[in-house]
Amino acid sequence: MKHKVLQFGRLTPSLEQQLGAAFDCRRLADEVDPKAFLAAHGREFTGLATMGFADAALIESLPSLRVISSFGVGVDQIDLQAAARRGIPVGNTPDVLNDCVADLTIGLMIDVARGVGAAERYLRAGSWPRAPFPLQRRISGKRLGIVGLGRIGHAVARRAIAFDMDIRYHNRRPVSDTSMAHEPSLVELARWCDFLVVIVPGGAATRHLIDEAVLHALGPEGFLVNVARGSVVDEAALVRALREQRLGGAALDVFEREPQVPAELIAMDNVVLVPHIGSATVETRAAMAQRVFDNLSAFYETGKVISQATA
Ligand code: NAP
Ligand code: 8YV
Repeated sequence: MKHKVLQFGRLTPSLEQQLGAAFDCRRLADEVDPKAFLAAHGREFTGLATMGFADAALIESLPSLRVISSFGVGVDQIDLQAAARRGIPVGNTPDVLNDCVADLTIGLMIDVARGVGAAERYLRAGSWPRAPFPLQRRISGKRLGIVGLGRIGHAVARRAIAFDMDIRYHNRRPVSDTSMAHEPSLVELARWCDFLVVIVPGGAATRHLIDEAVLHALGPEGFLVNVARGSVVDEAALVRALREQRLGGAALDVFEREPQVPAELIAMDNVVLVPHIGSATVETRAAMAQRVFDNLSAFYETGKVISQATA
């Protein structure tokens, strides 16, 4: 008898195929009336495979649920407390995506500081014959502040060291095994650094962590790079700071109301905008998909997932 697994959200085709072969897997999106389907059949499912979402209502609609396996490392859209109350482990996909997100972060830093995208638009617009593209800013040897020196933050730091950058970080607690300096004040870190990279978890605890005061401290020579969650940055304050030239530039992979992006940001030349692509490579998404599958398989075999998300 195959374990019954409910799929919430579109997963990768290969993962959906793998799930369908190993489990009795149903896609909630295939149901004409998902609410009615859950009311009639919710109690049949012991597993949930999700694209990063599982609120209390969904969890409660599955009274036999024993395991959740989520695609992605961020679990800010999963009600971990509701799962914990039921003793349901939430599997996620940490580590397999560190390098890709860190690679993109460095790319965003280079793009926003050197104006790579802006320079390409300048050339394609036929502007080069009239005048050289304006001078931009250097990355090598500059000061990098990392907000969230965790798995991905460490991968960013390893890359930045190759650019001879001076690195400090801000976490709630200092990291024990690092020579990098911990800055207990986020505002002071922003005041000190040239580039502020944000790579903390999303959710209520970090909502608008990057606020007016942090942006002011980063200042007109500073660059903000957000690869965490859109909720971590006060987007309205960011737009104001950029419009009033109180911030040097921003590179954003995540937004408060994805996939909506403020028109003002889209119109600005000193802003790099990409559509939440931090882990979006063939190799990394395959590794994430495998972890989603492996978390489920491991749980059904041993009662434990391979990588369990913690609040
Ligand atoms: P991680 O290893 O848990 O690192 C998170 C770091 O943030 C920890 O060092 C933690 O240290 C710090 N932190 C947490 N809350 C904080 C706060 N309020 N103030 C300051 N620092 C805080 O997580 P990860 O694997 O690096 O992933 C981090 C996040 O990146 C994910 O949760 C996800 O939202 C995002 N992400 C985005 C993409 C993308 O496509 N753009 C891809 C993957 C991940 P302390 O606990 O000591 O504070
Ligand atoms: C998304 C991410 O999971 O892992 C995370 O937390 O933000 C990304 O890897 C991916 O973009 C699928 O939505």
